[in-house]
Amino acid sequence: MAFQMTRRSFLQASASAALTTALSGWLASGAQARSGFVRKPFTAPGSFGDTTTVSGSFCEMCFWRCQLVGKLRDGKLVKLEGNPKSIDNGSSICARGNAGVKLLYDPDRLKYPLKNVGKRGAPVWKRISWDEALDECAARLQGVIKNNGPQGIAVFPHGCSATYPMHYFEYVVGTPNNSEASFFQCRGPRDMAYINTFGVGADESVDMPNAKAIFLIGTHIGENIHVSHVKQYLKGLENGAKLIVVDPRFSSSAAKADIWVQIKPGTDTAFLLAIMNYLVKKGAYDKAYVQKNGEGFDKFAKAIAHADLEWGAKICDVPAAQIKEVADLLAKNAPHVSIHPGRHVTWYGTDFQRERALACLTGLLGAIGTKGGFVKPKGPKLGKVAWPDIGSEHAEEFALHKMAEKYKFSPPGTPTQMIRDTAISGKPYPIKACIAWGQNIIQTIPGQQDTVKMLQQMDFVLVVDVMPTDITMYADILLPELSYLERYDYFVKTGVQWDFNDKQQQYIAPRTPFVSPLAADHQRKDSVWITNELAKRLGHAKQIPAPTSEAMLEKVLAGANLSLAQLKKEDGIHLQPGSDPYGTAYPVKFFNEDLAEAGYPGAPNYTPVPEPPHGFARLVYGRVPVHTFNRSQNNVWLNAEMPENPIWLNQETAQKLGLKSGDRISLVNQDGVVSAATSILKVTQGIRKDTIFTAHGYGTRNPAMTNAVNKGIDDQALITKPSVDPETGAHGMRNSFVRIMKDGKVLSIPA
Ligand SMILES: Nc1nc2c(c(=O)[nH]1)N[C@H]1C(S)=C(S)[C@@H](COP(=O)(O)OP(=O)(O)OC[C@H]3O[C@@H](n4cnc5c(=O)[nH]c(N)nc54)[C@H](O)[C@@H]3O)O[C@H]1N2
Ligand SMILES: Nc1nc2c(c(=O)[nH]1)N[C@H]1C(S)=C(S)[C@@H](COP(=O)(O)OP(=O)(O)OC[C@H]3O[C@@H](n4cnc5c(=O)[nH]c(N)nc54)[C@H](O)[C@@H]3O)O[C@H]1N2
Ligand code: SF4
Ligand SMILES: [Mo]
Repeated sequence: MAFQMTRRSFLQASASAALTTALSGWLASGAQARSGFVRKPFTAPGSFGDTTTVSGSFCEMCFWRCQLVGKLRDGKLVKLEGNPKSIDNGSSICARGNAGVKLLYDPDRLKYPLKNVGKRGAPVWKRISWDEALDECAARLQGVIKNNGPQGIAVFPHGCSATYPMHYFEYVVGTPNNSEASFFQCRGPRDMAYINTFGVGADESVDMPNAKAIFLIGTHIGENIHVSHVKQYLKGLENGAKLIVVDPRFSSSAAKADIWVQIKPGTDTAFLLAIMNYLVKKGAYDKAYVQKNGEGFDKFAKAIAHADLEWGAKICDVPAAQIKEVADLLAKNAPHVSIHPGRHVTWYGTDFQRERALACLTGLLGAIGTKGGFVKPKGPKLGKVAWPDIGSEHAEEFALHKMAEKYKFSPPGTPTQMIRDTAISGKPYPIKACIAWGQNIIQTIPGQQDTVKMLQQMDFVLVVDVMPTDITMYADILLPELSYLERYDYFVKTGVQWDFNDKQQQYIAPRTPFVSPLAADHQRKDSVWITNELAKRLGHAKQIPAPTSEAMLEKVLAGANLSLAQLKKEDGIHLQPGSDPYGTAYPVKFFNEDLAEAGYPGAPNYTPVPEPPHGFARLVYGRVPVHTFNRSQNNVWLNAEMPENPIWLNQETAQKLGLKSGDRISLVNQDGVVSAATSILKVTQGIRKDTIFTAHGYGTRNPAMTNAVNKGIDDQALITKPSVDPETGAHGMRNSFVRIMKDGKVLSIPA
């Protein structure tokens, strides 16, 4: 169970976190006001005077995992706050973190194991027992393994609780076909590009608090909210950092920028090449760093020599003088510049190259291991609880990208597009079972019709989730997991002090339940229990590494000489000394011979992306502060904040079309796909004429999400033309184009 905090320890920790409470106000209001979303104030549930404070958990409303305390009254959770002892988020959490209370008590949550006695996509649910459910899952998975081999199973995991089943299916059962959204629809190309430039992954390893200039390409911090990262960014701005934002839209970051580059979408790599070529030609780069740590610099300089300012200006549709201004500002402040690697980078199917360019620019400026630069502090070490490796050799042999000799710089797992194509075509082998565990593949993966096709041809579909999101409608068996507030997780959140000017510290924070599983239902289980029960039925009882999630957590903590008992004494967060993060110089492969040998460009390279057809605008998307994709849409607090996703349209375009803010519209794409629901128009000067923007994650079609169903437009339904990044196999999602539909009439976007 969660750890009860003494009043004294709570107050002591709160005092030291005074600074961070200011941030929560900014997060709650400023970010949204700037991006144009009007918010109503929260109605807080009563007073918190007579509550007990518990610690020992972290948030799962998004994947950043801020450390929490909970306020309990009569065993009921009434409020969540940041753990004041945290050296990461401190006492701040965002609106979504706050609303975790309403996920816990959402009456629409999955409660019992369910069997679909209707059709996939149009389910009719029958309540069954756990034994029945698990027996059926095991029998049907066994059937697929017998007929098709373990490679006949595809796994789509995401989040803390999905790692354990994912490893089971790969290492023990032996399927290579797992595709994590965090790689193939999120940050895969970023991490692979940095690994193939610096030898280490990118993460978000920029020291923004100490930067003299911060450079954001599309990264819309303030709408994209990860609390400690927002704090780093704000601290940098407070300390006087110049801010350069490259975005076709007036984002909340653009609103704070010294230079806002309203770039033509899809041309960022050309922009970066023009900057780098200018710096090289002018000799305004860190020659000492490049000489000492650079590889293939001459080849690189030659390869980008064509990219002069005018060339870039023409492609990117921005003034040449602005590219020069950005380059000069970066050079002037080097090496104390944060070239942000981005996070969601799967944009156009040309993304590995853009990320390579970002890494090379960082190297050119010598902004590695320096104050304000690319810095990777060391985190603490934990123990491991692993499944034995008895199946991964089989998995290796059946890895699709290796069989096809394609995507040689792919992140771990198998590219989603290959799994889907293989499942639909049956070639080179059949894929007949699908497991979606914490991933809503209907709304997460572009090319929705193909995802449905893939699911329809399966012999068996298993979904494990907490809410009835769209993917659950396609399950044959649907299993309810305990929410993050009711369970132990073996995944332990670790990290370091967010501001390197402060004392260097590392932290270790486990997840323990804040409340008991809700008594009325008592039918939900955690992922360790579910996976172990499946493993027993599939003949792997002997391989189970730990009987319960609590036991696993103890083993993981033991690796750091810790225990739950010890963590209880430490209010849920163990702190230990860290080391000076500065001074590590990474090599920079300006020209990468391995890439060249594999047939890819050895130096960062710009490839044009498809243009909008006549009468269409490009559809782009992003985050809003109060939602996480689709997972938060049914949450009563968050739904009340922003029930629909405004569709951003350029003011001049709107005038020509006779449209105004608040108009109710649909979108129709280049393949004639019409959005299933409507949303409201937001007319603004803050977006280019060739671009339409909206927030991702809206428009769920599952009637079991009673607050969210059919509210807003699902961007994914309109992204019918996914592209695939040639180096990594990750998806590109911004090559689909739309027109507006009002009162049944389709309106062409003027050129
Ligand atoms: N068009 C478009 N596509 C995108 C993006 C975009 O911006 N636009 N963003 C991409 C990015 S960056 C990412 S990271 C992915 C995110 O993709 P997903 O992770 O698929 O997105 P979520 O909406 O968070 O859905 C996750 C699922 O996990 C369930 N869930 C939540 N908590 C738990 C839990 O504790 N246990 C279990 N078993 N299930 C749980 C939710 O109910 C939901 O069904 O989407 C990618 N796809
Ligand atoms: N509130 C909230 N915060 C979140 C999340 C959430 O769901 N909700 N999800 C988290 C996750 S998993 C991730 S990966 C991150 C993602 O956060 P980011 O990495 O910041 O997201 P992106 O989707 O890459 O960026 C969207 C921005 O890119 C701009 N853009 C579109 N096309 C282009 C282009 O061609 N060039 C340029 N330069 N800009 C372009 C859009 O206008 C928008 O402002 O956010 C995280 N934070
Ligand atoms: S950023 Fe918000 S939603 Fe994400 S983990 Fe932190 S509090 Fe939770
Ligand atoms: Mo992501």
